[in-house]
Amino acid sequence: MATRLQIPPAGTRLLLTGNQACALAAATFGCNLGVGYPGTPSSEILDALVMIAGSHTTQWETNEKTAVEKALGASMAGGRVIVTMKHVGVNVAADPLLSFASTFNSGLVLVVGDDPGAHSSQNEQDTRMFMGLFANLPILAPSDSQEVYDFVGAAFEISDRFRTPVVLRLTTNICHAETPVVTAEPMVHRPAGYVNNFPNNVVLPANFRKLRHRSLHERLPALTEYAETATLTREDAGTRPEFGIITEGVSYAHVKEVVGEAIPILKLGMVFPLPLGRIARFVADHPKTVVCEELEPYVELQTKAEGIPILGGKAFFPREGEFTAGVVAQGLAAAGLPVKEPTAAAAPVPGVPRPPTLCPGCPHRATFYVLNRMKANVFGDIGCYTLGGLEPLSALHACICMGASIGMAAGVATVARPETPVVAILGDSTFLHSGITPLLGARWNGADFTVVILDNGITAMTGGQPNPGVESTLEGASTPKTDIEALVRALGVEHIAVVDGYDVARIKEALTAAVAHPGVAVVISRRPCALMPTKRHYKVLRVDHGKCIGCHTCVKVGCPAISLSDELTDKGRRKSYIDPRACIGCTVCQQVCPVGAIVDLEAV
Ligand SMILES: Cc1ncc(C[n+]2csc(CCOP(=O)(O)OP(=O)(O)O)c2C)c(N)n1
Ligand code: SF4
Ligand code: SF4
Repeated sequence: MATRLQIPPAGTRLLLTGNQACALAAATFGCNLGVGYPGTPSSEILDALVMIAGSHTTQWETNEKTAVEKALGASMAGGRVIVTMKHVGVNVAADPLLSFASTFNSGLVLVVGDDPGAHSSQNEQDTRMFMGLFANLPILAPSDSQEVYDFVGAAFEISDRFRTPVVLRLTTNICHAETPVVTAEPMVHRPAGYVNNFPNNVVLPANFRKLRHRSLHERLPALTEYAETATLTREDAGTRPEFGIITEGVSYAHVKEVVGEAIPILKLGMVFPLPLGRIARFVADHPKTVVCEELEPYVELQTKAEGIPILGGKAFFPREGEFTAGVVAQGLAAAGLPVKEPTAAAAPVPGVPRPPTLCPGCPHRATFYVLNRMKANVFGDIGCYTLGGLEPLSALHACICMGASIGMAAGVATVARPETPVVAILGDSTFLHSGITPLLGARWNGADFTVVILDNGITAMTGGQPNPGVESTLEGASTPKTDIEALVRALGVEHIAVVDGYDVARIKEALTAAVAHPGVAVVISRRPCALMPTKRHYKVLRVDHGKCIGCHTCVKVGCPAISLSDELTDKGRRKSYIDPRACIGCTVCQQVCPVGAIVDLEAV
């Protein structure tokens, strides 16, 4: 483990991303445990927390549900704990979270990274709706790294004062943008220790009906009173008092960009419960007020339901996608508010089109190549391997959420088995996250299909975090890794094959046997991710143009290192070319070339 960074003294000025600010705040405000499951945009919080010296423990858990359950225990023991996840992780953790919400425990901050624009997610669900209106949990919504830092401290205080979990709702821009932070006085929190409390911590129906559900609702008026006066929400004065804007989160930064000091702004820091009294007074003072918020009309609907006369919200702003200063300027102008043109710097810089693809030497490639050739119906999952659905591999035909692959394949195989093979495919991290129980059910119910576990020894898609299939923890302690093959066998699967992810012939042989096997069969395709721990260099390959017949079979493996050269065959077809700077020598293209035209770089 690298040297850990000391918590800086109060008053230190730093430039931090929201994720780094969150980690530093957790360490500064006495967090005893940081736990979570990786997911963009929040993965780097625990990656940063583990680098900071302090008395906290930092751990990745197998999934968001187990992370929250560990956090509940830490909270019951009187500890301070942050539990991190992306927005869809909240769905996985919802069961323990929603019941725990009705107990009275403190010190628990749930940090959720929402992803407006679905940059790296399967949906854009809005945590304010789920954790606020549905779960009744207080939510803080920071607008920059300083607020992330300060709001973590405030969240611990609210959690302790009202004895409730508190949600810190971040979004992609807040997580990843660097803005200045001035640090606070570091503190140490000593857990009070665990004490049995049957009526509070056992949500038996009798306890829940008598005490817990009512307490959950009784806590709300006190929280609302707090929200009405808390300095987390503030007002910016403006020179045009007839207008007003109610906003929160990253939208505040965009609003400031396009209205400057002209229009008064009510910037909400606590978004559940909403300070509706304060909102009503603001609107009374500024009769032409609009609500500017990303994603759902969360503030707008509650404001309208209270009968507060705003001009509108989603009538002017889109309900989907990430806001930019341009989008905000357009919406405000449509509502009739005076706006400045966003500065050039605020306009998004057009990116170079670069379709996502598996890396050169990715150990998933050969398996998808074979599945494509087998015309398999592939029920996929979430990870780098989801890219196996894109051309030219085109061998993944359904993908809904983490862990769904096995269940979907089982459902299809049960109801209407297609002519060609039914295959579920998922990575090691996903299998350990939520693939074990569906495999157990499928085997038990006698389903007949094939499962492929792509074991690259890491959680690659989110940046290479360790998982229980890896020999070291997030803190760098060595630990026995989970034997995936033994685990699959323990679930009752009898037909198991382990293959090298680079061995095309062996993968084909194992998949053919697995598909022919009646019942659930599992193929584990194993080879480390090509980027972990650093790019692995085997022998770099080249195309021998004397032998290449321009059939483009190698192109069909979809490696970004392979392109077409200027050199033509007799029939005018372009011969292939391998970029030696990108190739890592996995040999998959060499194995599929029908004429042996792919050779070692040094070979003549
Ligand atoms: C519920 C949920 N949690 C977290 C994520 C973020 N995420 C996307 S893929 C993935 C795991 C990928 O690891 P693995 O299955 O091993 O595949 P690899 O990327 O290594 O190929 C994670 C954590 C998510 N999409 N959904
Ligand atoms: S990061 Fe690893 S697993 Fe992901 S595409 Fe690249 S080589 Fe494959
Ligand atoms: S050997 Fe072939 S498939 Fe593997 S990285 Fe090099 S060019 Fe790509």
